[in-house]
Amino acid sequence: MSIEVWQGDITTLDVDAIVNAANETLLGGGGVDGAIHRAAGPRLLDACMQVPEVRAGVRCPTGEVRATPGFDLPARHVIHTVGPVWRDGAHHEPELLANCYWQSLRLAEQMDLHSIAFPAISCGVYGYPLQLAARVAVSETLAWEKSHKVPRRIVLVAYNDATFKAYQQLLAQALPQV
Ligand code: AR6
Repeated sequence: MSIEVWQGDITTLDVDAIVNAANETLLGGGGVDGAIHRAAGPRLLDACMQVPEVRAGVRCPTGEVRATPGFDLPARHVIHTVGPVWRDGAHHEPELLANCYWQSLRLAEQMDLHSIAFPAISCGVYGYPLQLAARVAVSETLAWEKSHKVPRRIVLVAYNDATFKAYQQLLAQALPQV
């Protein structure tokens, strides 16, 4: 299995692409988005501003992805995606979150990238319950890995212990029982 779980700051990873849990404006924010913009330097914001708006103020609708260079990051590219804001689970949150993972992997494949790292999209400010979000992250990346060759290295980045534990447990359950 080539899904890795790693605990730490995603901005330090030397991978082809890190995924940013952005908002629809793509103009930066707090959390992992803020950390990525700080580490990538001001050229990242310039590149984000070049992304065309699909409607007023929206450069990346929820569940979609847009790519920019990584600039001062060790990662070569940033794939920006926008997770759903958690309401009650009955407003397409699971499908939208699944799209974030799947579309990021699809874009990485189209760009022929070999390694990609994901933060726990929507698990901070956007309030998605951790266990439910971790399930989506693990099931989408496992499903991708089973049916695709590229990217061959997928890293699920946990910033805190609870996220690390949730990913580890779900991946262990997904292993064939002997
Ligand atoms: N490396 C890895 N993971 C991190 C890092 C880091 N440096 N920093 C935080 N996390 P959040 P969201 C984890 O709030 O919920 C922004 O303002 C964090 O612990 O960054 O999708 C955007 O502009 C959590 O598990 O993203 C949007 O407005 C996870 O990253 C909004 O927040 C995601 O938390 C998006 O909210």
